[in-house]
Parts: sequence; structure tokens; C-alpha cells
Amino acid sequence: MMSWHRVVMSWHEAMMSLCGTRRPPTNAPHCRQLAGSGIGSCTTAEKFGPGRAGAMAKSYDHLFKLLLIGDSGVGKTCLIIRFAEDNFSSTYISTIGIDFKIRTVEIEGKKIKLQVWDTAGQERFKTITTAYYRGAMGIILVYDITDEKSFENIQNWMKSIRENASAGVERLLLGNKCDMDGKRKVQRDHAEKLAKEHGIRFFETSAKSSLNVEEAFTTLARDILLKSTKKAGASSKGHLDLAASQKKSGSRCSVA
Ligand SMILES: Nc1nc2c(ncn2[C@@H]2O[C@H](COP(=O)(O)OP(=O)(O)OP(=O)(O)O)[C@@H](O)[C@H]2O)c(=O)[nH]1
Ligand SMILES: [Mg+2]
Repeated sequence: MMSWHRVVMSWHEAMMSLCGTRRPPTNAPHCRQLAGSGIGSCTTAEKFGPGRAGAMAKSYDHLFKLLLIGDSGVGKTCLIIRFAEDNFSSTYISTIGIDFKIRTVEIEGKKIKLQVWDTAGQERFKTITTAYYRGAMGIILVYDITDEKSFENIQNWMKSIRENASAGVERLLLGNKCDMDGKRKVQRDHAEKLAKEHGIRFFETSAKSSLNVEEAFTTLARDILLKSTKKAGASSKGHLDLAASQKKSGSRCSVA
């Protein structure tokens, strides 16, 4: 069962955590909150961070940072609003810089807090938005099935990920606005082929009808969870193997 969890930490705190630094990126002053975005309530533990919250129970098992990228107008903001607030508006307010929303979901019995970052698709914000790639664990590439150019540009967005994101970031391809099948310009099998070439998953979604929105976000979160569990398993096995071999050989770190 999914649980709701609205935005928790201050904008700066979250931004710093996405960038993986205590200090905001130098372009921070340019980043603005999307008009109409709902920064909501939070628990005290989350609000005051790990220092103050030490004695309090953590309300989630994992925090995953996701990022949406794609051309302007493909529906990134609407997808996030559908996922985080189960809402849709046909009024187009182009995103300025960057914004985020939070929702906590339960996957494989674990509470996963998803911090979902929304980027502006407009070229003029590229320097600001690419600064946020590095801290993302999952990146969702979005195109509009009624806009061929937005699909062609996916290759450029892929390149941008290669240049700016951390190695091994999970990726997901979404063809949005699939409720507008009558105006379709991008055939499903073309997108499937592209996704296959890049070894990533693909969904056609509709922020308007909500088709596949929940599935897309939770599939990406599940993939990140499985990857991190595997990694944790492998590193603890590594520790055990090392301990066992040291015991066997009686070797020690020493300086002669
Ligand atoms: N029919 C339909 N319209 C959609 C869908 N998703 C978004 N839209 C509309 O497309 C327009 C652009 O949506 P946004 O979510 O603001 O696009 P964006 O990708 O965030 O654009 P930028 O912020 O400029 O990068 C709005 O008018 C939305 O109502 C969808 O699934 N179906
Ligand atoms: Mg937007």
C-alpha cells in the first residue's frame, strides 16, 4: 500500500542533498520553485535532519533521488504532479530552473522516500539543470508521443546523462501523452527499439489519464532498490571473504 508523504525538508537542504554537497551549487540563486508547486508539511525528524533527529525514528528505509529530463512541454511537471499529488492541469506553466516533490512508497516491504526533481526543458536552463544530474540515482527521460522532435532529442538527453550523471545511474524512457493516440507521431516500436539499444525500460504514459504513471515511478524505484541491495550484499560478502582469508593466512597489516 502506497503512503503519502509530502515535501519534507527545506528547499536548500534538499538541493544540497541532491548535489551531494553541504554547499549549494554556485548556480543555486537561479533555481526557483515551480509556480504552484506544493511544498507541504514534514515530520520533525526529517525537518531538522539527522543531527536533531538522532533520537527519533526514521520514517523511511531508503531515500532515492530521481530526476526527470526531456524537451520543454513533454509533460515532466505533469507526470510528477500526477505521481505526487494525483492531480492534472491542462494549463501549461513552463518550469523555471528546477523544483522537486516528495512521495514515500512501499516496495518489497521497504519504505522508500522518493525525492523527485523536475527540470526545466528549455535550453536556457541547461547549465542549471545539468548540475543536478550527479546526485540522481534514477533519471527519467521523457518525450511526447505527438512530437517527433522530442523523441529525436532523447539521444541528446542520453548524451547529457553520459556527460553529467554518475556512472551506473538507473534510466527509464517514457513516451508521455499517450491519451492523444490520434495525434501520435512516434510509433511505440521505435521507442521500444531505442530503449532496448540503451538497455533500459520503457513505458508509454499519460499524466492526464494516469496510465502507467504509478508503474513507471515504482518500477524505477524497485530497480534502484534491487541494485543497492545487490551492491550491499556484494560488499558485505567481500568483507566476509577478506576476513576469512586473513584468518586463514594469519596475515596482518604491518610495517616492517
Ligand atoms: N493530453 C495530455 N496533455 C499533457 C500530458 N502531460 C502534460 N500535458 C500537457 O502538456 C503541457 C506541458 O506540460 P508540462 O508538464 O508543463 O511540460 P514540461 O515537460 O514540464 O515542460 P517544461 O517545464 O517547459 O520543461 C501542459 O499543457 C500539460 O497540460 C498528458 O499526459 N496528456
Ligand atoms: Mg515543467
